[in-house]
Amino acid sequence: MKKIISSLLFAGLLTIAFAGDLSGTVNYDGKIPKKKTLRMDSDPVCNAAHSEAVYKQSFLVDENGNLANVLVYIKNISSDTAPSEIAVLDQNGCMYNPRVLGVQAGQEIKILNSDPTMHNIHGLPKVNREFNFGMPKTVKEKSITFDKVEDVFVVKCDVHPWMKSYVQVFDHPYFAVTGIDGKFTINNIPPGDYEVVAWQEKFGSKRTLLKQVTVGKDSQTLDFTFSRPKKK
Ligand SMILES: [Cu+2]
Repeated sequence: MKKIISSLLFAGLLTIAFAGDLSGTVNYDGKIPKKKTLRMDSDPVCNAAHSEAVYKQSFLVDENGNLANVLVYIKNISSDTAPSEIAVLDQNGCMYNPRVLGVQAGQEIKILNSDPTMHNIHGLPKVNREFNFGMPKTVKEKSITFDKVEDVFVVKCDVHPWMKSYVQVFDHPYFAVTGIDGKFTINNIPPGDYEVVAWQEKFGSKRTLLKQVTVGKDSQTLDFTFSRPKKK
């Protein structure tokens, strides 16, 4: 028995020692669209939360073509690794933060209402159970979890139609969302050959990008480029 445990420990250490990181940039190849102002006139509280113009969040690209809020994840992997933290989905300034959220099955998600107004949070998963509840300004925090692995689905606010967030549930921790600079990093990946997917909400599930990569003990780089579909 002792022998088994020590060899398991050894195997575990080996995995950690040889885990690799995967990082890269996601960009957009094409004419960069003009930013569109987001109008929140239906709720004065939302308007008052912003001193500067707010732009639509569905396609956030900077002047160098770096694309934010792209969900990058390994497809052909599963893992018993427990979630390392509680995920947070904040309703702040009548916007969801983050816009795109990856979580693990069973991971606690804290839903915050940082606004002095009423939100209604309405998740539309198909595999997990749909949920729909109000969060008046006095309710600052609620918790939810998703038990099952599920492809990306929308979470929206029925009070403020511009509020949308996208959630995907994984059976592993090997996913990341690009920052405003288009960069992502996925840490501590066990060595192996993987398929890596990049998903962006405007391009949708039919136009995800997929690449192969071999991860070893060293860090790997993998970049993705989204482009407009060619006109027929
Ligand atoms: Cu709302």
